[in-house]
Amino acid sequence: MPANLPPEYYKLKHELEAASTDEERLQLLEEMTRITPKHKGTEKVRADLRSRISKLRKTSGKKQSKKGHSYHVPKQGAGQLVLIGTPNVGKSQIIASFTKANPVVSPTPYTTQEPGVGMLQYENIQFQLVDTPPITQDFVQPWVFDLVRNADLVWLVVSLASDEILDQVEIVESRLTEAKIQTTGVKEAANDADEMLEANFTKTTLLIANQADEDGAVDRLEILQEFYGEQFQIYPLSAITGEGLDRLQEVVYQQLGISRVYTKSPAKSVDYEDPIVLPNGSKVIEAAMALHKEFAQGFKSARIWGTNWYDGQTVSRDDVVYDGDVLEFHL
Ligand SMILES: Nc1nc2c(ncn2[C@@H]2O[C@H](COP(=O)(O)OP(=O)(O)OP(=O)(O)O)[C@@H](O)[C@H]2O)c(=O)[nH]1
Ligand SMILES: [Mg+2]
Repeated sequence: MPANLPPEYYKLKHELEAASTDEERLQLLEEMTRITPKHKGTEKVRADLRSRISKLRKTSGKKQSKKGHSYHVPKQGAGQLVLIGTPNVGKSQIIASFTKANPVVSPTPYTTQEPGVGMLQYENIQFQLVDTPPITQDFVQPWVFDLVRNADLVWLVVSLASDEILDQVEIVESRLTEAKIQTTGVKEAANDADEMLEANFTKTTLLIANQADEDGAVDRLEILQEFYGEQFQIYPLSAITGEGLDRLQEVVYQQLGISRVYTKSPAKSVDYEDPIVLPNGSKVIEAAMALHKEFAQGFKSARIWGTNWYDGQTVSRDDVVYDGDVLEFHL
């Protein structure tokens, strides 16, 4: 009986031959297993895949514990931003340049194979940037979508140095659609009702046009605007010169929908270095909770300073706090 393997199988097989780490090999073999139809004709193929997987697992012992190679990156800081895109657009370079993390950056594609994390300082808070392996037409690590689903905001990174810039958006978009994830630009929600219904997840996505320092970037940015300017807000950026970063950070802050409030003790000055970060619309009691759970139960009253209040106005626990407010709790 013929095996009749799907074309994708051969693509993966090809990638397997080129793979340089056991981790990669294991992921590819697992993917090959997943897409191999289960019938008599494929018995031999499946047995072979199984034995190769089990051999690899034995040699890379601890990796076995990463069940199904799913990754979860615990959230840190004021918001988690997941960077996705096709190979070589500069996802890792962004993290290497703007955070203290040192992911491998390289002109060869498929450099990144595991998630990486770096903290991006913005004023007195930090955003968590998460690096991911590339998404291509042929292959994507399925767990990249888990990271996307869990993200507070997605950066779809493309390269202004590449003539394939439109394809770079298209490829990622179609992969996300397959995973039933709908991207939403900042300006307006997606207007394709059918697509919306099918999508389980809607993710606010910024289109990051990286490598803005490269030749031809201005022209390509225009093309990108023309094709995708309605759907996404586009932010030109250079991971090398830093151009575009300030504006992008402000937008991220806005998009995360968060407020910073500060606390002070009576007769002491405010510590503006250490804000409490809360979702917009949070209440006084939630600020107290964030400060200290027991404290939140115990405080009798609070005074507040800010643009919406008289100086030192007394507030109740259910009053909403605003960005920049200063709270003073009384026990
Ligand atoms: N001139 C210029 N080069 C950049 C910029 N960003 C990245 N690069 C270069 O582009 C190449 C690819 O960068 P990476 O950060 O490794 O790309 P990646 O998207 O992480 O690639 P994969 O891990 O394969 O998905 C490297 O040589 C970087 O130095 C940029 O803003 N300007
Ligand atoms: Mg990378």
